[in-house]
Amino acid sequence: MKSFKFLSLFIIAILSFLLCNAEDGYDLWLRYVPIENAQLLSSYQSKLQSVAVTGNSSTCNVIKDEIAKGFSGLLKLDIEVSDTWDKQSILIGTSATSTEISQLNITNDLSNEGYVISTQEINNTKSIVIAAKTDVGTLYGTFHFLKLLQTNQSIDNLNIVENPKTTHRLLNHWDNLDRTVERGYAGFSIWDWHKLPDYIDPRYKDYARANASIGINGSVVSNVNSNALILTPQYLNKLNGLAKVFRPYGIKVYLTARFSAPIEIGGLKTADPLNREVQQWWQSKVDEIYSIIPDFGGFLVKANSEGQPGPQDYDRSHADGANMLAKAVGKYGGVIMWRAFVYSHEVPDDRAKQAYAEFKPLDDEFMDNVFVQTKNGAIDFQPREPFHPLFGALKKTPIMMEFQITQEYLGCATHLVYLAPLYKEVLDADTYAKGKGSTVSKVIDGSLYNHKYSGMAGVSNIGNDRNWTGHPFAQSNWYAFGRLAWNPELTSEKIADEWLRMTFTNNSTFIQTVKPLMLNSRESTVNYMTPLGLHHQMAWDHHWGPGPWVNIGRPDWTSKYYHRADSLGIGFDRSSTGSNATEQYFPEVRDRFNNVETCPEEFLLWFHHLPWDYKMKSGNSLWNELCEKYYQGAADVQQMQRDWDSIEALVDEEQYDHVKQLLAIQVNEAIWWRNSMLLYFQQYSKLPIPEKYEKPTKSLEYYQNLKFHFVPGI
Ligand code: BDP
Repeated sequence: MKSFKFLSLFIIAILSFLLCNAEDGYDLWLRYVPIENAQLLSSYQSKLQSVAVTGNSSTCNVIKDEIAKGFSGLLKLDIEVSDTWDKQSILIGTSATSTEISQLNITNDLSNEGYVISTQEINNTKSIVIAAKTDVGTLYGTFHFLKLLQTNQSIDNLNIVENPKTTHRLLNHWDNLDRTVERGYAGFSIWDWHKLPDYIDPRYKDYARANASIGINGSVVSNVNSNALILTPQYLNKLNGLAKVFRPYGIKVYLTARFSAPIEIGGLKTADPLNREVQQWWQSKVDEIYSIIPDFGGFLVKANSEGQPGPQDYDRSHADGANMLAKAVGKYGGVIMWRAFVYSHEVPDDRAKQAYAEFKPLDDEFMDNVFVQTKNGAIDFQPREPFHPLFGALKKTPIMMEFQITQEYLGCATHLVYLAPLYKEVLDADTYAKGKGSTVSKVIDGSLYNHKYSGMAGVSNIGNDRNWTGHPFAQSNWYAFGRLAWNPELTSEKIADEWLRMTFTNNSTFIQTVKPLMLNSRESTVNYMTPLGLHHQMAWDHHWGPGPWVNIGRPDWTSKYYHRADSLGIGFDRSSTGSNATEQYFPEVRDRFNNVETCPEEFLLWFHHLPWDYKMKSGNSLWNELCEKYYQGAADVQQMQRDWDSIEALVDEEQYDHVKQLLAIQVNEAIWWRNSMLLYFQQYSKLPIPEKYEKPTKSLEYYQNLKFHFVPGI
């Protein structure tokens, strides 16, 4: 009996040990676990005995907390953080809060959010100085310093200078007030509007910490398909609850503005932007917002797009609408992000051309505090799109990049797809707007046309799932977005490296195995979904899984509109013999895309309709090349699975198992995509899938008849 009791206690002790150590992903990349390498740990410990954080703002308190948390977790050091410098190993502050820093003269060339991390001699004592012009700059520097420890870097002779390349680095939450998230795959909205502002969920603070750690400085908390209620006093007070939590972290809150709000909540008969009463309504609404939240960031607006109200309802232009709001927020330093995602099924022209046609002529008309916020490509966040022709074409108006972080078109939250390569492909693309080297990065960081404002927005993949993003690797896309918004020149490889080390382990076998897996994952996804420039082939409405047969509703929401497969061939002719969308690019790019010989093969069917036997560079026929891409994509996921299996011993069991199960889903879904697409196109090509490949065991009809209920994100 006694030994049974002892055994049970022993088992309980072991189980609780295991449970306490299991990781659920909540800590993201701010996972401050002890440095694994014992030698390095003791070297850090001996060099980092004490810290001074000068200044007493709420941001300085946040820095003190973060240092304490980081040091006790990473270095097992419970240090006292002092307010003034007295030979501590680290000195953190600004010229205003520390005379030592002011005497060092190291912050002069920094922007307001930039920072320096540098090893200095102060009064004959060597100290690491983290200095900035503002407290938020020092917070960013503090996170950077902790990252050096997390990623096991040397902390000797430091000389790091960082300035963000853009002024506005924002997450866009497509979150509804009822807590559903449009195109969200990680649970419900993290904003608990019902309990705000009285109950402050601890998640809000962790959200702000995570964002600040990657330099995100703004959050649009409401859906672009907006509800005017968010502008009512009740909700503005709730919003203030969030604003208070975010402020110390340098994060401003923004809202989406429903264009018809003056009618819906203001009792007016019109929302015409040239009507004086409407203008006054918006001005007093904005005054009210700023009286509650003095650092409110501004509005994001989806107007006259997919059924949303807008200025065109009154025969006014997008500029008229944007300027009315810009005027209202302008006196407070707010901005308007007016979305270029507009297209209409009543316009007979190619959907890919419509945003350019609408906005290019308005370039001279927008007020200074208006951004035109543009998706990376001209259709809609597809696995691969050529860059949007508006980049570089708008000269006077700052253009804000909009990337999608949530994986609406990339396997929702079950596919491991690292998106930095997608973002980078667009950022590095050369628009030739001012000759060679006029990259999209230079357009959006404001340097090409010398804009005061510059920025990047990412449609968030965050929900109330315990690990925030559903798929553990989807966290890397949030991370990568933030890092690239700060500096679009960073490489996908560097970002993946940092993220893996911080999120999982610095073990070199792990990094060498999983980094290439991440880096290749996007290309594999393109291959099993929409290779060679195909696009918009997803299932109807919920967009999960393949749907090349979708042929209902308005034409520009069907798959046929985009693939145009027939007995002669496949692809959308956007060259000068077709819709002439190529004409919207600068001549060098236009000519390259327009000519089938020079068009990159990855965009071939985006710009050209080609016969099934068209000869590809590989020597394959187009049909065989398509088969090859699809089979390659699906085979790659099986390889990802094997690679992940091989690192089992190196990572936390719960995290390992979570990813393993999702990869098994991804393998099945990659095969589902491959088979559906090839069987569907085969009806037109009438050509066999090459012998060397395993044949689909199910029929096209089987795939077409699959029905799914309650797919998340609608
Ligand atoms: C599409 C989404 C839709 C969004 C729209 C947008 O399917 O839910 O409202 O983009 O960006 O991709 O406004």
